[in-house]
Amino acid sequence: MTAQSKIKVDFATGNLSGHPLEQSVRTISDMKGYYLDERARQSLHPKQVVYRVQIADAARQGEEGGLLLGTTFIEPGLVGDEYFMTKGHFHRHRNRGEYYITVAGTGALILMDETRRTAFETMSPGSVHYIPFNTAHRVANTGESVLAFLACWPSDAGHDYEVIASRGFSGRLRKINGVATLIEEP
Ligand code: M6P
Ligand code: ZN
Repeated sequence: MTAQSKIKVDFATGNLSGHPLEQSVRTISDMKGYYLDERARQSLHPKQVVYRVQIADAARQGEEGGLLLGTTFIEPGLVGDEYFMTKGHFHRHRNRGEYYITVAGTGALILMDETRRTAFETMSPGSVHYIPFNTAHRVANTGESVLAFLACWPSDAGHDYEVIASRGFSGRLRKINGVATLIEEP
């Protein structure tokens, strides 16, 4: 007996299609507090899309032993000299890892361990990034086109946004003289 998978990935764009598929959007107004230059953020249209996330079979969230698959699309853009980026999170269950696989565009995966040591890996089509457990992760679009990446993570990992929302990462990825540079926060 053969069964047809209900979800498909378009490897040119990263777009998922089929069902069940959950989609969410983060706009400039959703990113309040995440950027250094709050005036620059306010000068942009509040409804400007920063990134979109598609999750296949999102109902599996919370299920022990399962896996989730999603695609994130980050628009190109800057808030002051900081790139459009995801909020970033630790996993609620700290001992859960994740894979990110770049499909289109160029960017940077910013990783911060629990001692607040921050580093980044450059992302380009085909690059595979393993996010170890106990590590906060955020992606910035450092290019001129949409950055799309697939993500696969344990269904019961959960998202902990608290630490990042209140203290941020210890370094910010900023465009300095045209180059993506991780600047440590004072
Ligand atoms: C990836 C996964 C998702 C995450 C999304 C956006 O697709 O890691 O779990 O929700 O990126 O990142 P964030 O939740 O930090 O905004
Ligand atoms: Zn994650």
